[in-house]
Amino acid sequence: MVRSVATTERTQVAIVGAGPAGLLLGQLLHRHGIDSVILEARSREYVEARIRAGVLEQGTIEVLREAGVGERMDREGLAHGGIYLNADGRRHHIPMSELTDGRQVMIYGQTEVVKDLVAARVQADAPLRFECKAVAVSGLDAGEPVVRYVYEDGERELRCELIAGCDGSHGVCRGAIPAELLHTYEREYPFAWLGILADVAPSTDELIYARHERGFALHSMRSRSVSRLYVQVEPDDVVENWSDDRVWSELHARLATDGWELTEGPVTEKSITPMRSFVAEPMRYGPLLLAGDAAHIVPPTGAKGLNLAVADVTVLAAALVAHFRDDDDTGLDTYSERCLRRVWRAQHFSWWMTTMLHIDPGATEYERRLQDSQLRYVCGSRAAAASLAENYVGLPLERTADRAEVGAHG
Ligand code: FAS
Ligand code: PHB
Repeated sequence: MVRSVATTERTQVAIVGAGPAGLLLGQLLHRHGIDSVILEARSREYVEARIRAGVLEQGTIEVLREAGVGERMDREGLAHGGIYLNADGRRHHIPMSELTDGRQVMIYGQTEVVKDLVAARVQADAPLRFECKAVAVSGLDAGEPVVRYVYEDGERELRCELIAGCDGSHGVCRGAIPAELLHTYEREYPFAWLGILADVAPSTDELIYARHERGFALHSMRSRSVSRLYVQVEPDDVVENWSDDRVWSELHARLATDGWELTEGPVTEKSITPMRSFVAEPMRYGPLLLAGDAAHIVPPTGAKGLNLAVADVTVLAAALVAHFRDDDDTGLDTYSERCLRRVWRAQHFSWWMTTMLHIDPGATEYERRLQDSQLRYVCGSRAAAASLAENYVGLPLERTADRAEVGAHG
């Protein structure tokens, strides 16, 4: 896809980053005839192979279908209407679809979503430049936004009207917002997740989240023949400390339930993911708009990271279409407030699921009793289960902008 490019070129929207946020935004803009150039630091192979999320919310499923990239997801994805919670060695089913008027989630790996979006971009013959790392964002106050990036052995400039910072938690775009205007909120957790992919059919029909005195465990999946499983580990642990046998032994212990067996299989991937909560406000500075992990990070317990990125760009795409087609900036002017409402709801839910299900080595006995009580309440109360369910399957996306909101939150 990378062709020789001029040292300076112009587009309507410069998109930095080809993760789910940048690729989906490019697809949505293209379908509305808005030109964009996507710059991605890594190779296509790297981006498509990066093992990350696995659960798509109801809203994400709908957006991918509307964007014209849902066909393989509908064919190969696994629709789930519930999850299991293991507490005190007993398994409790949370019938999420029953509790949310039929909303559900789809098990379909982020790698597959990314492949589908890259294929759509290539099919559209729209600019998607791999191994092009943005090194500076400038001109935000002068009304002449420019993204400077490294391409092969030289530097080039991409001039544009608007910049979408979709470059994840370690990108350059967030840093272009003046420090005195940027407010960040953060929480570290005293544990991490070690995840494996295994070539073995899942031992369960729906995901199992387990709290055990030895630590949290999760049985997820990628297909009917590939399992995805996680165990809580120390925050500074390394995969070298975890042989396949040790991982399986902990999974057997932590997921154990009477009358149920976990089937092992060949481990094909093993990695450790840190657990962090992070929000940067605002998500807009003039012509620069942040979306996805560039603006926020959640611990993966609530399966929200990828879905928040999709929600952001759904709002952003509508705002950009109104800007370019109708000369209406209500969407851009309310973008940050509207996205942050959903972001903070997902932040709270992800923190709540994480603290309810993990063993915090620094917790007091009183805090452990609170945790026991919270988990028993969710397993025993239809109202409490319904609250978990509506957050897990995803609250309806806010798609319209209201002029009255402009500046409403200061
Ligand atoms: P991404 O980080 O996916 O994409 C940003 C892109 O920008 C990357 O391709 C990067 O190479 C590129 N980039 C960065 N700097 C650049 C520059 N200067 N110039 C050009 N390009 C640049 N979420 C879940 O819901 N469930 C999970 O189980 C889960 N597991 C995760 C495991 C790991 C190890 C990580 C890091 C995240 C995980 N997440 C999970 C969250 C993850 O899915 C993110 O929420 C999701 O990738 C967000 O998508 P983007 O915002 O597009 O950011
Ligand atoms: C996954 O399948 O990778 C997965 C599922 C649910 C989570 C986190 C990760 O909460």
